[in-house]
Amino acid sequence: MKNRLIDWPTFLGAFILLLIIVVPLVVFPEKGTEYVDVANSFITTNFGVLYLLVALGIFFFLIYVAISDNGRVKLGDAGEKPEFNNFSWAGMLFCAGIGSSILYWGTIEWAYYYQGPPFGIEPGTKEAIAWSSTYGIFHWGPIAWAIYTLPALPMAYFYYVRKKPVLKVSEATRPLIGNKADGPLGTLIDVLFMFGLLGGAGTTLALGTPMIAEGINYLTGLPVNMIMKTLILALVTAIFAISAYSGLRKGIKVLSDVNLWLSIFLLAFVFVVGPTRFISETTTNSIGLLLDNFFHMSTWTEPYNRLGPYDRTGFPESWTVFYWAWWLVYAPFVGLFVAKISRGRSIRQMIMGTIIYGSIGSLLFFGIIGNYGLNLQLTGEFDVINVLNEQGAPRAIIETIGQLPFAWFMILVFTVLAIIFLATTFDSSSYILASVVQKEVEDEPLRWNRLFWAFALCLLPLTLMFLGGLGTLQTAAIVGGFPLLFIMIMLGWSFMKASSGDIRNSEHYEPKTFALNYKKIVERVRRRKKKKKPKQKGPVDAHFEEEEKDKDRDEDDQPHNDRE
Ligand code: NM2
Repeated sequence: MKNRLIDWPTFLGAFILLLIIVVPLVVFPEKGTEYVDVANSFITTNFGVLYLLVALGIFFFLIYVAISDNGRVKLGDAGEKPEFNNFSWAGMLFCAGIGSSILYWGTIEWAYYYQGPPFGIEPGTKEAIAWSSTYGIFHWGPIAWAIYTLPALPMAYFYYVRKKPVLKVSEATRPLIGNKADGPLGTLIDVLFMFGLLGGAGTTLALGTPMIAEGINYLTGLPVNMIMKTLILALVTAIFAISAYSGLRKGIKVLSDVNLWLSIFLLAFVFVVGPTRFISETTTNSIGLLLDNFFHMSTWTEPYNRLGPYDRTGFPESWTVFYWAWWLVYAPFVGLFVAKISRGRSIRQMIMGTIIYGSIGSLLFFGIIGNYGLNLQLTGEFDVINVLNEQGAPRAIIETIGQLPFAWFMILVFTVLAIIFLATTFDSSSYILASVVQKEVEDEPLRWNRLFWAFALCLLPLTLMFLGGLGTLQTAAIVGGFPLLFIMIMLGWSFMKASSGDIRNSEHYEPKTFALNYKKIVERVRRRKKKKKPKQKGPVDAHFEEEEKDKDRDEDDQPHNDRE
């Protein structure tokens, strides 16, 4: 029986925990919301600093791993070529880790910062404008992508190097917790991860569905109501269920490729037809501002404003901490997924690939579409902020896209893209949820299991959407994701412990770390020098000869009176 493969305690544990959270919210929506809100503000205000530190720590840790010996290890057998080419790999990575939220926030995030800037800056000023197009690329930038990559290290290492056919978060902590990985502690770790992911995905749906609904309303005139939102959810579920059902190599890859090409088309179109110079200048300027302030932004906690007669904006908790928490609940999932698609790459390639391709992808969306919107606002062509404040973000997003030439067609592209983006995040999520509740994953998780989680992912947000409690589920996910902060530290530690141990014990090991490698570098430089072409006289030689002569003459002219 294939069902023996299912790890029932984890399967049921995750499902029951979800019911324990959701049923009271359905029965006592008001009290439930209140409790969740209290827990949320307790965590983000008291532990906000912990999120900031862990996130920055993860970033440095990964850079260290990439340049150290641990990064040299190949995921798979020696001489093996990467399973997917770079383009498909980057595409799958981006499409799995990023859902329709990038279309949502990429288009509109600047407008929030414009009105509520960081660092005590006056809203709407020149400085606020500069930050408004910078903060988005920070919240979706290298630190965020580093959070995504960390869990991939132990998971890929155990799957491809130690060849354990288990795709589970608990399995990746085995070097630390030992056999407890098979007991309740292991189950708890997996269940917490699944719960976080279900909630994080709920946040994605809560944002994506109204935006797609507004798009359809613009295209067809149909009213935005519950029926429409339900139909959208049904459509998205159908697409990603089919994709998850047909598996990684067929469904998920094909959908990601379509997603990637459609994104490239949208971005290229806005860049060329929109204010190309403004977009290029503002994006470049933002990159500089970000690099200059990278540490300030990643550690800004607004501390004194709690004490003195200053206004507290709450910016760090409501944006940076919220974002890190949101990336965190998705991280083990993306890590598992990145691990699964990275066969044949080295750990270093996997780290650099995720951080660099990921950040560039985010930069393109925020830089092009976001700055297109900012330009509309600044030139007075279209008052995005007014629509945002009066009619909400989904409307403002669709109307921003509606300012482009061929508006109807572009909104069609945008809406279809949002649907596919949702589907590609969800097909890989259900694939991974299914993997986690299996004791072993030989090639792919069982089909019925993949389908089950595909529907479970949507069923709960759907129920809550009818009850109007989706917002609470999002907050609950962030709260429920709190333990992940510690699980992440365990994952990094496990990886180091296991891989460093294996490396040290290897008979072929020869340290090559940058610090220890100076001999090789000296040798390489020497070899290169030898290879140099014989020198010939060129256009600057006359100048140098002249200089030489001058020097000689000066030296001869100098009185030799040093001793006097
Ligand atoms: N993250 C990248 O909704 C989505 O696009 C999925 C969101 C964590 C902010 C992920």
